[in-house]
Amino acid sequence: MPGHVRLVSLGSVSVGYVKISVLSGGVGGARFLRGLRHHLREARPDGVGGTTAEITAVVNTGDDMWLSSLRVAPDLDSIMYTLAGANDEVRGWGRVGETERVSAELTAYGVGWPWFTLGDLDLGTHIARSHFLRSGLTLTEATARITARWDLGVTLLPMTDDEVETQVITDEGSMHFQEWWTRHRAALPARRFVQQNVTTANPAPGVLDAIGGADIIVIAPSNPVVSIGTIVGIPGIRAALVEASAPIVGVSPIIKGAVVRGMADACLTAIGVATSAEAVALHYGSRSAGGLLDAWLVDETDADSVAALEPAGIAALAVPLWMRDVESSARLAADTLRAADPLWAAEGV
Ligand code: FO1
Repeated sequence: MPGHVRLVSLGSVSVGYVKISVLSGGVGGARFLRGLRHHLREARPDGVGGTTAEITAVVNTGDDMWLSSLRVAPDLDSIMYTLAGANDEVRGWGRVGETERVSAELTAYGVGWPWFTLGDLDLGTHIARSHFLRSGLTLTEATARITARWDLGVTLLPMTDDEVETQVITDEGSMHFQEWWTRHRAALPARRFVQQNVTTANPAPGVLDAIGGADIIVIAPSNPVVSIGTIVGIPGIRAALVEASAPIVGVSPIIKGAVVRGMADACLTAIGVATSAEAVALHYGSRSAGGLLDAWLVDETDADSVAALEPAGIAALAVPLWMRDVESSARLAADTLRAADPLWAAEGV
């Protein structure tokens, strides 16, 4: 594992802080980040040997779109609301205590998508973001302005400042990912996913540094195709990951052959990958074979895949993966850090 040399030096030399970078989509990534922040704030306030940790999330923006002339960024917003404690924990997206008065008016005027609800509080975010973008700020700058309102404890970086929206190609024609996902509930078989203009997109400022300068890199339990796949598809990001000195640990978004939330299974099927913790690990590939993973966390119910992944050069670990609350998410985060570097073995979490 290329990261070992650096991590040993990390162990022997007390460093100012340890940089942890997390590739993340929406809901699963948001819960993981909340657990990681909790673990580092609560269980390791002094980090390791006097170090503290700096968390950076590199976030998928392929789900983004212009709707009613507003820029909507679902994964950035899911993470922001969750870390701010303002998210609707039940619905899995949007704001807690949301109302939909403006949305009803927009529908009455035939503006926007009746199947895609923009809540009143959520509209505040989209109006603020659109204001900053129309004022000439980049998505990175707009995200910094918006997230500054809350003490998130995590830096959110869009994967790119370019618009690389995911289009879903189906037999009934192609459509924006959000229409496929929210109007059709991913029930139309997807033939392909295409990120528009991805070949000319650039990683957002800070993204390559967040990868190259990380001490630990985590692939969050997000949709491997349209979230993680989209991030890694931005020119330069995959190469930065493969060359990074940090170990890369992934967390399976699949438990016992089923998705934890959402419809990642429909996405995996579309690219010919089985819906299993083992198949997703092999899809990401082992670092030693030019892929992304040094280690892979599977749920205890998938412990049999640990031996199966050994020959592929992926060190798998079977731990509880369900993130039911902040404490269970924190334990998963502790297990993830331990898989990256025994130095970060959890104490009392
Ligand atoms: N998901 C739905 O199933 N129905 C909606 O009406 C809906 C609206 C919505 C508005 C803003 C936003 O940021 C997210 C929204 N989502 C909705 C969730 C969204 O489709 C997902 O969070 C991701 O894009 C999928 O990972």
